[in-house]
This record gives sequence, C-alpha cells and structure tokens, in this order.
Amino acid sequence: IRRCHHSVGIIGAPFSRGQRKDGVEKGPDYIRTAGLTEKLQAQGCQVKDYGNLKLDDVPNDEPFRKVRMPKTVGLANQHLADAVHTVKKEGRACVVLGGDHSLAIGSILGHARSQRDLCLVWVDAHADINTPLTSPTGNVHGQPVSYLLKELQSKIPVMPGFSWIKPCITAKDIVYIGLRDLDPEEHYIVKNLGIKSFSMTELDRFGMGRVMEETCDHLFSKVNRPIHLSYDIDALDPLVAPATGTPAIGGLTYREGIYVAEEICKTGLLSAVDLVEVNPSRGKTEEEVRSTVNAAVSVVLSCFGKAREGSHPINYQLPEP
Ligand code: EXY
Ligand code: MN
Ligand code: MN
Ligand code: MN
Repeated sequence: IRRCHHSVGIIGAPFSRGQRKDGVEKGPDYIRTAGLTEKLQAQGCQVKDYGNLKLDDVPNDEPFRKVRMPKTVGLANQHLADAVHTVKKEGRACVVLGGDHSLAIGSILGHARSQRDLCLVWVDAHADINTPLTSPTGNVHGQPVSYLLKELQSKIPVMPGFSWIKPCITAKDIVYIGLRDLDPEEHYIVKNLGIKSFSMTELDRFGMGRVMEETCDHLFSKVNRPIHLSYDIDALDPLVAPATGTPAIGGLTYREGIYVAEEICKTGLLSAVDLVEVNPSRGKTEEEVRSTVNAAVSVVLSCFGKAREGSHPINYQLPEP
C-alpha cells in the first residue's frame, strides 16, 4: 500500500453551448470551491491548476440543419484540445471540469495527440452518439462520440467550426457504463458497431464488480493502453446527483459510481478524466447542489488514489512508547 503519486493538471471549461440549459458553465468553479485541489494534495497528488479557459460565443452562429451553435462548440473544443495537449505534454494526468459533455470532443482529440493508443470509458446515462443528422434535439452534448468514431466518418456532414476534427477512436476502443436513456438511432449505432456497453440492465445482472472486470478485459486484452475516462455526473442516480441538465431515474448508486473510479485508478493507466454536466442552477435546494458537487469531487479523488479501505504512507512507522 502506498500513497498516490499522481501528478494532476486541472482545466476548467465553463461551457454550456452544447445544450440549452444555463448554469452548467458554473460547474468548474463549484467543484474547485468544494476543495478539489486541496483534497487531491492531501492525498498526495501533485496538482497544477491551469485555470478556466476563456470560451466565447462566435457571432452569427446559425444552426447547421438542426445542430445548434456549431461554430461556438467547434471553437471551444479547439481551445480545449490545445489545453489538454499541453497538460499531457507536461506529463500530467489531465482533469477537465465541465461544462457540458460536448467538451469530450476537444478533450479526447487533445488527449489523442499525445496518446495515440488511448481507450475510452464513457460513464453516462446517455450514449451521446447521435450524428448531426440523427440528433432529435440538435444539442451537441448528445453527439460527441459520433465525431470521434472512425466508423461513423462517412455519416458526418461537413459543418462550420468542425473541419479541424478528425476521428481518433474505433468502436472496439470504447466501453459504456450506466446507459439507460438512448434514442433509437443511438441504439442502432451502438449495436451495429458492436460497442461494448454495460447498460443498467447488465449492471443489475452482473453487478459492478464483474462490469469493471469485463471492462478491463475488453480494453486490455492485447496490450495495456492509456485510459480516457469521460464521466457524466448524470450517470449517477438523481437521488445522488440531482443538479444536472438531463437527469435519468434509475442510475448508479454513490457506491457504484465511486467503485468505477477506484477500479480505473487501480489499473495505473488513467491518463485523462472529464467530469461534466454538473449544473448548479438545476439543484432545487442548496443541499441538492452540495450533494451533486460533492459526488463529482469524490469521483475525481477516487480516480487519483483515494481508497475506501484507507491508506498510509509507504514508510509509516508506529510510534514507540
Ligand atoms: N439523446 C438526447 C440528445 O441527443 O439530445 C439526450 C442527450 C443527453 C446528453 C447528456 C449529456 O449526456
Ligand atoms: Mn495510484
Ligand atoms: Mn453525457
Ligand atoms: Mn448524460
């Protein structure tokens, strides 16, 4: 047993234009105010906070077909990709605090610039794999995976703001955990491409212990590779994390949500984490906001060495009388 040795870089991405609800841009500051950096340091991590990105609206950003604010979403993700790339070049595990889940586009593309062989664990109530042409809402936070997948490239139209995006992952590199609210078109894509998916049904059948074993078997059957963990707080049950834009009943318990992070940490392969969709404005009470933000902080702490069994310094010695 040893103390965590992780070097962590934090990027705040106060961005909400991948969906329609105000407030999700406040996620990064709420998560920081809850003491993320101090708590990571207290468990032995080296932390550098890179601050918040400045992500502005692009003027005259007309919808492309149904897709809302394509130039603004595209540009924000370009900035984020650069920031993530910088954190990775400096040798740190990268934590992106969102913001809505459209940010996974830039986070994963920036990560892939330095880690070509990365794999993706997507923890979410939703698959976020609509193409711009299947999206029922036009919200990009329901589409990020479609832009990243090589297999879907021929289904993605040329869009303003998105021309810099080149898909960087294949279907076999992804595992979904916690799914329970998919559009029919998304379900078709997940099944048709054979993406490994542990919906709440599989979770009920196998339990989270086996789900995480099979997740690792699937991703590391040949070689170990860096993990990108994209963690949507709405994966957790709304009883635990109510302050989010698209809550879905019947989600992960707090314990299951933490267990995912603990197991990912234990692989020693975690290279980047997104913690997204915390929306303080969606809490009906202070307590709902607190519980959601605290859950987000706990997930990140568990990603970087916090263990419920406890821990102690490697060279600890009991006091002599
Ligand atoms: N599937 C719906 C859509 O595409 O608009 C809802 C997506 C919600 C996405 C949340 C962030 O995970
Ligand atoms: Mn560790
Ligand atoms: Mn999501
Ligand atoms: Mn979601």
